[in-house]
Amino acid sequence: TENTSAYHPLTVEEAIDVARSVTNVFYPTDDLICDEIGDGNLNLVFRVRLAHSESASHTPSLIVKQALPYAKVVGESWPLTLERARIESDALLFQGKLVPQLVPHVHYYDETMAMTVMEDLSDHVIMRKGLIEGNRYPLFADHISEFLAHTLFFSSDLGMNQQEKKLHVQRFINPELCKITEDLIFDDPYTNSPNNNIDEQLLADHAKLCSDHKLHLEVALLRQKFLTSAQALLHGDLHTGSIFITPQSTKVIDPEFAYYGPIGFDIGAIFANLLLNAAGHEHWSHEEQLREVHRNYLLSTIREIWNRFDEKFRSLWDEHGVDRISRTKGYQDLYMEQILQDTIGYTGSKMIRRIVGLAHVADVGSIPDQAAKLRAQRIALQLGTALVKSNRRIRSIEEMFTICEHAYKG
Ligand code: SR1
Ligand code: MG
Repeated sequence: TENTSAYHPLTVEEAIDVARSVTNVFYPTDDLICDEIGDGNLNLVFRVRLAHSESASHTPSLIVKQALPYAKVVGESWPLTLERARIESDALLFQGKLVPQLVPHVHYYDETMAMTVMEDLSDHVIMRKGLIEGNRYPLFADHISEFLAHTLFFSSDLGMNQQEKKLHVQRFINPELCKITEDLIFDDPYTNSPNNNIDEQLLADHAKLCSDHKLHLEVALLRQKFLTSAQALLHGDLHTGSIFITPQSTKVIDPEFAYYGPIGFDIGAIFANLLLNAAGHEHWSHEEQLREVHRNYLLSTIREIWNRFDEKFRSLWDEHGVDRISRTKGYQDLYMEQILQDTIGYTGSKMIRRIVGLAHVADVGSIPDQAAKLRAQRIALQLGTALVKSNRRIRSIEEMFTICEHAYKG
């Protein structure tokens, strides 16, 4: 049970007081202003900065992030644990020890108010927005593969003392947030759930999803793994809205869905969101040549992420592996192949949920032209379905690109 007696949603004035209490950021006499800038599905996010500053992005500033006791995207009818704020700040601290350059710095966490005070990243943009605008991030594959390899390897039984890891599993037990994923990704999209959010023009496509037995079988297996495989500490919601970026820097934010799960779930989240952006770009860019260039950029980013992740994870294993038996010849190859297959399966299921499930993505959802939007939605559904169905047959990342090419070129 959690102590909510003193908990209340912060006002902007209170957020300013909280920020002022952090040492070495503001002078006591500074005149501060605060905006609530949260555009996610669940929390309040306050940005506190100097009132008089020449540049909004080059000023001392802080973020105060507070969990609400319900899902903001739905309203008070969907209660949600405040404990997720503790999970988020613990996960940020864990990741911050391994890859400090890739996560925001946490100043402090307040349990009663379910809030975390952290570094402001307003000089970065949310990656989803940057990609919709057609921007490129040449260092992203290197950065995100570093994040994935280090956080996943060093939280797994391969890279962490295995007794300590069991305690970690306990500390990151996150049943309510996992239940959201179990329902929204691995159940609702395949039935007539009231949670779904389906455009009228897609009803027939959705009916096909609901009656596709082969698809359901693969989803059941992916869901089983999500429910039972405590392989590593996942970010748990690693879409492009959880990444702040510039061409030089990448920062992974928002790990409130963190829990011990299958490694491929995090990698699949990245791939799914890059592929959804590619589907949306079929329409955001008016010239075929531009569309193809952007799509090729996204596909080669996926290739580079996988290859670099594979290389980094294996070399961490060779250098820092804690488990004698895991050095058995052949085991590493099988382990990596399993991660690849899971990645492909989770990529597909995450694409499908963003088209017919509760929470959509702007890359496709905000395409203004209805016919264009429908085409992008269908590409995403077809590709998502093909990836889910093929996941257990895949042996190399290149096989994924053959499936992608078929979907985008129709
Ligand atoms: C009720 S929360 C809806 C979605 O938002 C989060 O970012 C997760 O992806 C979740 O599934
Ligand atoms: Mg989030």
